[in-house]
Amino acid sequence: MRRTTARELESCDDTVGAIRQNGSFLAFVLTHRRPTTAPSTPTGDPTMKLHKRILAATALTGAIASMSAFAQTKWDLASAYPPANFHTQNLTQFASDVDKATGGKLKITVHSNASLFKAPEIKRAVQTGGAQMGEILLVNFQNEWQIFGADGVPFLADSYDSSMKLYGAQKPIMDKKLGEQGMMLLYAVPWPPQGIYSKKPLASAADLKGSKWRAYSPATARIAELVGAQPVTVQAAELSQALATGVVESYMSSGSTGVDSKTYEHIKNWYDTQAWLPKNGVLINKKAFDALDKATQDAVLKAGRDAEARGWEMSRKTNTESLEQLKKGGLVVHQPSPQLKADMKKVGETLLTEWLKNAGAEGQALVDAYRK
Ligand code: PCA
Repeated sequence: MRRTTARELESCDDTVGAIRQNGSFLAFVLTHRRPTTAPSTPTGDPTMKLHKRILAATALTGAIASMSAFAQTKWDLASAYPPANFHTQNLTQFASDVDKATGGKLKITVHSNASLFKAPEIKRAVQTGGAQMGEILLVNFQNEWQIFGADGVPFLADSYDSSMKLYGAQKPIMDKKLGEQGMMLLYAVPWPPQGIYSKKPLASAADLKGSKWRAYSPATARIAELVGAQPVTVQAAELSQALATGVVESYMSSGSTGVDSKTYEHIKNWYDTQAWLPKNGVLINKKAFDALDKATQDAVLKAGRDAEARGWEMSRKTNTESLEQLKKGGLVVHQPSPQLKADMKKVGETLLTEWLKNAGAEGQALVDAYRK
């Protein structure tokens, strides 16, 4: 005979729990069984008894079936990037993994392209329960807490390996901070390395003077100031429109966002500065997580770990593929000149100094842990 697995026992417990919780509903079903037409005789009519038993069993099965349907939980996941973007594809795969692992008990709907909340609103939405889950660009929240911006400091961590190391140092303090805010960081995945898109060819940073520069974070706005460009904050979901209307002539980002926004239709130069790899963090509202049964929680955590490992791989792959797509679209991928490189390094040093000043002891401890 096959042994009952721990998991089956647990799901059995769940059903019993659901019946207990919904005891009044069950009592209603059992007491409102359809009355039989003929009253039973004191000696008892065996046919009638059987009939009654069948009715009772049917009612019970019905009650259990409706209770397990009742036990299904639906979550919304707010994301700010288009469906074809690798982060979004990863989220979609995550939601499907959770669906499979829980037998449909937890259904997560991914709302891409800022359709549920705009990028800067997603963190607050998850915190207040407007969405049970959300994906945020961590560096967007640097003004709230400097540590969120550590992966946006130019040249502090400028490769996948160093980015992973920085994440290792950032993770415990981010977990603590987000925990205090009633959230959990399920996983984080970096965007590919950031380069400079520019309408005008760039021999040095001085060629960016006066250029209409798209910023997506406090640090990218600060870079504009340092190089003498005119910053305008535009989130990814509105970038292609901003490019089409001429509001943007230059910006720093990955090849991935260049492809998503079809930047090559408006800008023909990209300088591969590999300056930093900002991460998207996937957040969960802690109350919503705590309301799940243990097996479902474990399924979410496991799917999250898988999504993180898969996401870092997808990012690397996208890095190569998106540059190919940009070239096909007519954009030229340049190696930055020594002067442009030196200028950007200098900008990076200024940003690091400012960041360390604002981040205080916590920031220094993070950098020390990262560099160890
Ligand atoms: N793409 C996002 C953030 C970093 C990136 O590569 C953007 O440009 O908004």
